[in-house]
Amino acid sequence: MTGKLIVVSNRIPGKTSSGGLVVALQDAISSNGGIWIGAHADPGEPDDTLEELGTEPYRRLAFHLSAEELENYYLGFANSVLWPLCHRRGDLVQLRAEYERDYLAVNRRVARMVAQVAEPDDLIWIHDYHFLPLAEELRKLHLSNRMGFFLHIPFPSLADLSVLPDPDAFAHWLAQYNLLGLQTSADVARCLEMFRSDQRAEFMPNGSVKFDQNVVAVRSFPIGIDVDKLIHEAETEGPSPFGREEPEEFIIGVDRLDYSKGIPNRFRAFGEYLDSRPPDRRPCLVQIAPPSRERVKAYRDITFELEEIAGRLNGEHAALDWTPIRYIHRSVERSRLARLYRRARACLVTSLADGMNLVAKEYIAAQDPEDPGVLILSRFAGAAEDMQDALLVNPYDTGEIARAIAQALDMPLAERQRRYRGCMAAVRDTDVSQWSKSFLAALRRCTPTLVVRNGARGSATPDAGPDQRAHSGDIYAE
Ligand code: GDG
Repeated sequence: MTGKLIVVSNRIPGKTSSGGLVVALQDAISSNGGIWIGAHADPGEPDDTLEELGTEPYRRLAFHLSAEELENYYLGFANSVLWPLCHRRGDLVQLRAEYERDYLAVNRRVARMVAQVAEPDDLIWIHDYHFLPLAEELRKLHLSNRMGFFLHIPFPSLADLSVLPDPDAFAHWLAQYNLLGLQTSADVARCLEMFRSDQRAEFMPNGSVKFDQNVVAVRSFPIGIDVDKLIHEAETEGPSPFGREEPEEFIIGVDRLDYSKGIPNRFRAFGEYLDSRPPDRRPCLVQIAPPSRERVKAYRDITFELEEIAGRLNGEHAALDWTPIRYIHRSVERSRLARLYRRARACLVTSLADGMNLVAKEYIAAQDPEDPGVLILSRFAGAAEDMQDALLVNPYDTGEIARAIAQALDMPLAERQRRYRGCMAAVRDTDVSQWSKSFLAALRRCTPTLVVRNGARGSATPDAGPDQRAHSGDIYAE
């Protein structure tokens, strides 16, 4: 009899959440009385109490973060140190002792709360960079459960890691898990490079890494979307998502407003395309960019930069009956988004670094197979590893993006269909339910860590890690 599944993520799903990750995990978590633990939306007392948010279809338990913890753990260490570091923006990293102090303190506190509800056979699945040290803290509390970690964002290179005050801690934190899930094989290669350069790590014959007596398996599980649901939303008839102002021909971009998404270069590239377009062509770029992490300066800076570029380009190119860039700095409902994707002639994903990029997969799934649009995709998004039939671009090269826009808008139907079929096969292969199933199956095959109360510990049979031959899988919540 296997125990329940305990999922830990910074954001806890709402009662009616229908994000891909939530839907994918619902079955696994609802069977055997599973639990989802995450931070409460409102700040509160930083004690060890978990608040019950609901029991249907599974228990949701929330911990409160104090205003100071929110500042130092969430906006600070997670989003002003780890996020820029993993997205190759060492220049934006803000090192402050209180950030690291509260990051570790929150992980210690969350570990105590997880320990209150965990039983020996439970599987514990921890998500993302907010909780890198959580397994270490749980092991200190003598939990020997199988623990898996999934990193949604790119795995940093050794050079990126050297920005951290204590770069060795990163490998140590990750080595306390039994299974480490990453988005792509390039991420796995960077992770293994980190372990290879660490004298504490030893490679097992099956490719797992033995570190301080614990054994961790590292594999890629490329996350995906709920494909059938997206298709259904995109095919649902309804009024034009634009109301009366539907542009004749448009390209779409959808991103949280984040500097990693390369939106300024996308706008500049669209400007270059406009300079060279045939005079009878009047496409629009519809950019949906809901605000994100606005209390972090780097995010406020990018907001101003985009407003400036969009204003300038519209000033240069607009006509009384044509606005080239429609920049929407707020969230759009899910159902409208799917119908927008379907009507767009092309989608621009120009991330400078991106773990996967679900927008790329959503756009493809939303297309009409008889008359599909074209995905222009950064080669630095994880999605590019499997979606080689997209028009792949270097997001730093605005001229190349501008040429890709022209190519996409002029592409013959047969080529659009061929590229769509190739991309759609990759989207189907990584459906989010397949992703969660394969991660959990791999985690179940891991040998639990043997925790000895005097502090020494190790896996009972260190070379019995999960099957290393399989390579597939995936996950995510908005
Ligand atoms: C992280 C990693 C990885 C966006 N605007 C609206 C809206 N969205 C939805 C999209 C998509 C999701 O948000 C964004 O997902 P991405 O994958 O593109 O990017 P991140 O938010 O950075 O996610 C990323 C992901 O985790 C999963 O592992 O792929 O690399 O950075 O679903 O549709 N949804 C609605 N309105 C909006 O205005 N409803």
